[in-house]
This record gives sequence, C-alpha cells and structure tokens, in this order.
Amino acid sequence: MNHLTKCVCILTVVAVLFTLSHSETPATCSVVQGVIGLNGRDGRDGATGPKGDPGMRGEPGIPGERGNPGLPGKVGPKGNPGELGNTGVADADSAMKIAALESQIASLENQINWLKHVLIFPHSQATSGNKVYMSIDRAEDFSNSLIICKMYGGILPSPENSAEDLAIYELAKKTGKHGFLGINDRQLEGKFVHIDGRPAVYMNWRDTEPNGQRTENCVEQDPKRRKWNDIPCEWTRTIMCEFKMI
Ligand code: MMA
Ligand code: CA
Repeated sequence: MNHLTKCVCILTVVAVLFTLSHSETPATCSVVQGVIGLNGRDGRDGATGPKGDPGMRGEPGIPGERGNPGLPGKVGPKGNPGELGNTGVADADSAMKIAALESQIASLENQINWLKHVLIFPHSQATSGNKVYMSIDRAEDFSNSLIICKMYGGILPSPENSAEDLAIYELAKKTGKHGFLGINDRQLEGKFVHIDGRPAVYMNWRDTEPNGQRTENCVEQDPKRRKWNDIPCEWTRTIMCEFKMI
C-alpha cells in the first residue's frame, strides 16, 4: 500500500468518527463502532510522465597526439649526361686542327662584316634590329615582286613597327621610287595581313587611306611622305625586299 492510499484510509476513518461524534442522532442510538478494516490493496501505477528535456552538450574532447613523420619521398629522376670534356692537351693533332678552324672562323667573320657594310650601301637600309631592306633596279607587279624576293631568300618588306617602317621609307627615299610592302587585303576586303597571314597590327596610312576598297588590295610606301597608300596589285613598283640577318 502506498502513502496516498494510506492517507485516504486514515482520512476516511477520521471522517467517520467525526460524523459519528457530531451526529444529531441521539446518543441512545444503538450503533456499535466496528473494528478498523485491513489495509486495501496497492493502487495501480500512474501514467507515464512527459519526456524530459534533452541533456546539455558534452565538453569538447582532448586533442589527440601528433602523428609520426611520413616516410622520405621517392628518389628523383636520373640527371642529364654531363657536357663534353675539353680536348686533352696531349692530342697535338687535334689541337692543330682546332687552331686552323679558329683561324678560318675569324676570316669568315671579317668577310661577313665587310659584306654587311657593302650590302647596305647604297641601295640597302638596315634596321637597328636584325632586318635589312634592299632594292633591285627593276619594277614588277605584286605577284612577281613576291616571287623575286623569295628567290633571293627574302620577303616583301613587312614592317611590324615604326622603326622598321622608317628603314623601308629611307630605302624608298634612296631609290626615289614607290615600292610595294608585303601587307595586303587581297583575301578579305579591309583586313590587312602580312604575307604569312598574320594581321597587320602596325600600320602607317596617309590621311584618307586606305580608300581603294576592292580595286586596291596592295600597299605602297611613299618615298616622299613616309606614309602608306593602297593601290591595285597589278601596278608595277620598284622591288624592295626584306632579309633577316642571322
Ligand atoms: C590617288 C588617291 C589614292 C589612290 C591613287 C590611285 C594619287 O593618289 O586616290 O588613294 O590609291 O590615287 O588611284
Ligand atoms: Ca588608295
């Protein structure tokens, strides 16, 4: 028997006694008080209570220990073979051959330097870079001029910057004649390209040029004004060619 049940029993007994003692029934009533009964059976269990609140978040764990160092990396690839060693001084024959070659090279260097100076005078013009422009005393249309420059190992002058354009102009000034440049828009009207098809970035047109549209697809350098003009490719112009010095 649980506490609640016991309480209820005691209260019941007290209430009965109180009722009897205050009853208006005359004391002469023949009611006889009985013996207090035995305890009742235990009550049934109560309904399950509501679910409790969730518990508090736990403390963060203690950091683990640092791991062991990794294994060394793989062995690197094999190196390139070393350079060829010097010729041994004991090889007298080889030493003589080298001396002869050195002398030949010195002689060739002199000849090349001399040729460079001869070539750029009077109908040639060099840039400060590695290009030289030369003219031939002969006038041809664009297609033939292309072929002739190629035959000599060059191309039609194709200036990429102001310095090169200036050198070509200086050459045209020496001949006093207009000359074709390699730059043209034969393939696509208005799209000027070099012989190899690269778009011409540097250009130096005279005011109002290029104005020829489909009838003027080639370009001439002016010997007086240092400006470009588009002209028909069929016209003939004094040949100028561009060569790269090694
Ligand atoms: C003018 C001018 C040029 C044109 C030539 C040839 C003399 O210059 O119109 O743009 O290319 O004539 O027609
Ligand atoms: Ca023109």
